[in-house]
Amino acid sequence: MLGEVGADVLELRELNRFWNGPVRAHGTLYWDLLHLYRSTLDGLALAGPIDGIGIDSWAVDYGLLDDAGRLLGNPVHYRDSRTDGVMERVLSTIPAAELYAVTGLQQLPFNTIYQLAAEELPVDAATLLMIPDLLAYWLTGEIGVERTNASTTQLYDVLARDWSDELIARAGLPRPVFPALREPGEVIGSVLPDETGLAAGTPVIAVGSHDTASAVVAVPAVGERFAYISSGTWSLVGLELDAPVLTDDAREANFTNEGGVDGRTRFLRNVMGLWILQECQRVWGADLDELLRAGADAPPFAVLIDPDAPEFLAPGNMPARIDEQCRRTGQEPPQNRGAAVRCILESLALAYRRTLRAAQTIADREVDVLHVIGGGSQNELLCQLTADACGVPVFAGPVEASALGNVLVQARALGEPLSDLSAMRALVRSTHSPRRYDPQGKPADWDAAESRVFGTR
Ligand code: LRH
Repeated sequence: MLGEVGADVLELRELNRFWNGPVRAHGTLYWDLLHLYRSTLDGLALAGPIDGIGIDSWAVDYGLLDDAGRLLGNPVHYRDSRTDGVMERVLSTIPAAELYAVTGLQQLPFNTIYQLAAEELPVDAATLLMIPDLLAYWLTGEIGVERTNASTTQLYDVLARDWSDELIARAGLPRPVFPALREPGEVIGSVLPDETGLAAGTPVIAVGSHDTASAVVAVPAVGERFAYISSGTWSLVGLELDAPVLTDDAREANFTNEGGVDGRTRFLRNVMGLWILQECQRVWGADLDELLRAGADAPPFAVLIDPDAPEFLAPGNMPARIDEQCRRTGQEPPQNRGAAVRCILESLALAYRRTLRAAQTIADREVDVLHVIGGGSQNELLCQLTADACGVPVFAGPVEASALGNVLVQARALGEPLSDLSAMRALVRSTHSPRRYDPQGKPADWDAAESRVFGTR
């Protein structure tokens, strides 16, 4: 994405959009990282002269370098089954409450700590880099880990705002493998011309390198009384807070306290998100718009699932897994694709409602509006169902929130007068006005649906 930021200007132009997904080879699910890097260079080559480069990506995954800086093995995808049962094993040595007190992180089986426990760390592993840090290293030769992404590893001390030496030791990992942390806004280095084929010297700037951290920067909210859903493959549902909430309630409700830009806390839960629909679409080989039209026409509240059930995490035959969960919970499986789409979207909306209510109670922060940002904000049916289920107005957009948050943080680092997050959000608001969805339908229908899926509250 090429971004332009100025007084009253915030624009993006797509330079290169390319496939990125899991590749299974000899039983392991990988990312195709060299394809990602190559395609990134192809995009950068189209940019013309630029003032800076910022990189953000999904969280938790990493590459290991040896002491000569060579990548040791292709990074494994967090949906790979190597972590099956590992979280339980680690928690038998580091109790969940102790882990939460330090990291404030949601228990997800693929957190970096569990991935590292699932593999035998190669003896020659000298440096761990998160995915954006690895790409930045290839561009600049500079080593470091950006803080918002480090906060997703479950090896990061959320109060000290640094790696947790204690947890690294208890996990049996060598401390020197974890490089110094960088703040969003710091200059990482400049592009190495010979290596990349790009013009020399362009600064590479640390941004909220966790895509969700960058997306939250671009929530077009006013003030504090807002919630957000960063909606894509995952739905990250939560609040922005000044400090982490590390209470038993937060831990039991499995809320995370991820690091945000400008020291904020992203207090949120990972809800399984549009991944379930994406996998259905892949299996069916169907067109998304047609599926969504069929979903809109299907009868409401016919079948409901718990989208966060572990069987939906790995890639595979999602329609069959939905049918299985329906049978297990005494429901007739969806009769056609439209009914399945309706089931997925209503079930997501229900999960959002539950998460949103819990977040407000646990963090003691009420909200008046819900901002839906990211690719999923284009899904009109889901936005309407979300407003209906949550009982608050939904403001949908911007679609490219991560890219906007990324360029905003770069622009400030380069001297643009965007003093704080509210100035950045004001610029997003004035240049990308969101679409409003007001709650419709009967709240009682959603109460009934909720007790069907989750039991009575
Ligand atoms: C969204 C995301 C999310 C993480 C997951 C691994 O892209 O970064 O915030 O939990 O991917």
